[in-house]
Amino acid sequence: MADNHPDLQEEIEVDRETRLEEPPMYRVYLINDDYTPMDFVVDILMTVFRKSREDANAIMLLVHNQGKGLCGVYTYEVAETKVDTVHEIAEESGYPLRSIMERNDL
Ligand code: TYC
Repeated sequence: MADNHPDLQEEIEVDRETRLEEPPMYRVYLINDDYTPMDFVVDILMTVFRKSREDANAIMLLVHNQGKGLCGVYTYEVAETKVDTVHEIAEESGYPLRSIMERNDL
C-alpha cells in the first residue's frame, strides 16, 4: 500500500524514528457507575488529575452521561500511578469508582 506512495512511506519511516525518542503515551479514563457521588469524582479529578474545579465538573458530567471520559495522557508509569491512586482512594471510601488506561496509539 505505502509502496506506491513515497510520501506516506517517508511519513511512516519518520514516525518510526520519532518513536525511538518519544515514549508511548497512555490515556487515562474514569468509568461511570451508579454509586460514586458526583462530588467525590470532582475531588478525584482535582487532586489526582490536577484539573480546575470547572474542568473537573465538566469531565465528571461527561463520564456520567457518556459512560467514560478522558482525564489525561501520561507516560506508562505516571498513568499506572494515577489509576492505582484512584482505586486506592475509592476503595478507602467504599466507592466502586474505576479508572482504566489505554495506549494512545492503539
Ligand atoms: N453516576 C454517578 C452518580 O450519578 C456519578 C459518577 C460520575 C460516577 C463519574 C463515576 O466516574 C464517575 N452519582
